[in-house]
Amino acid sequence: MLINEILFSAQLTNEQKLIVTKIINSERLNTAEGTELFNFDLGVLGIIASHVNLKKNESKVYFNKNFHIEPTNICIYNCKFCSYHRRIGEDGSWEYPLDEILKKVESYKNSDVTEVHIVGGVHPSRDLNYYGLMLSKIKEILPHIHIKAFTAVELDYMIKKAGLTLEEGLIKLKNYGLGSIPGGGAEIFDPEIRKKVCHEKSSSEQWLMIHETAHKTGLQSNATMLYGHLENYRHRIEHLNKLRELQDKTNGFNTFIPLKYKKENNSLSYLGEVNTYEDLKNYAVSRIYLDNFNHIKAYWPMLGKDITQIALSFGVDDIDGTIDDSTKIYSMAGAKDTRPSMNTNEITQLIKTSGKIPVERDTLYNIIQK
Ligand code: V47
Ligand code: SF4
Repeated sequence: MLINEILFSAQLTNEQKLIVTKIINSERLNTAEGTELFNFDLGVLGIIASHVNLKKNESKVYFNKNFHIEPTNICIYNCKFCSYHRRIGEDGSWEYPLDEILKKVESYKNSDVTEVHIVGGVHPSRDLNYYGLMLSKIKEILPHIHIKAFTAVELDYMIKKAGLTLEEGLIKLKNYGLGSIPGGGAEIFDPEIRKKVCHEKSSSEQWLMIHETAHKTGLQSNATMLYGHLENYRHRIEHLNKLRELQDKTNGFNTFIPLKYKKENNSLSYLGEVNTYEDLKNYAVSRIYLDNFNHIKAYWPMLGKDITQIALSFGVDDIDGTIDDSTKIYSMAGAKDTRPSMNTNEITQLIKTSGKIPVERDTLYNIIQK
């Protein structure tokens, strides 16, 4: 049976039928249509998102081999959803000296990892020169590694502190060895909700400007959205819409990663967490709405292995990496697995048992040939 026959036998309103027709004809949805997607039956959304994903990625599911470094959790900001940041000297704070960080890098010398992902808090005194030195020392040890580092919020602070323009700062970091930029710090772009959850840090406009400038200087990046807190469906679609507009302009985003708000040990705990039904809906809507993004990534240490596997039937085509000693952002906010790691065999099995084809990629989605 053809996809449109399956869809038209489902219980859809006339408005929903028009939306499905547009998607099947590869026509772009507007924000009202995008918001209406959240009212679709979940099974129908899964079929549509899988159809869109299949056209872009066939049955491939990507993963990479990476490790994480979190130089510090000391942060000048106090985002309401964050369980991770501490003040200098506070219980639970850390700031690893450079030689300790480099020792960890050394331990990957004989491995086949292709990426190191570096993010942390916005430390008041660590500046662009400090991080530049870190990047260049990492490159001395692992010359071929791709360094994906620093959220737009960290970049904003370190570049301003160095008295440089965005462009100058990004070019300087690129020359030190920066390969691309992760998607963090986007949170939710709506100004009212952003004011309530992270009023102190870089604004939505600054986040978008940093990514736009990075793309113009040849640095590709990822995009995220923190969902499941104070925002509603319209805020989510408006967030996706801003990303879609920037992608039209620069084509510099590699992937979109929805991040589910986790509730332990932070000031928004009273809100609780959205359930799996909402997670799957959110993946499917993101896949359908972001027609100019090639990839949608489920960050499995946040989602857990079981739900990650189900997400592959809701538009997801990437499950990130074999994350050793992973980010503590999620374990400190209540993710079940406190030291998440899957070896290549486990990752490929997880993908194969979903009827998909595992493909190892590098950070920029070049396929690693074995
Ligand atoms: O910006 C903080 C989020 C982000 C919580 O680019 C929380 O490949 C849920 O950006 N519940 C940082 N989320 C992590 C990040 C990331 C992760 C994986 C892959 C990539 C990539 C980027 O973590 C922050 C914020 O949105 N975060 N606290 C929390 N309680
Ligand atoms: Fe700092 Fe990032 Fe936590 Fe906000 S989310 S308080 S910027 S570490």
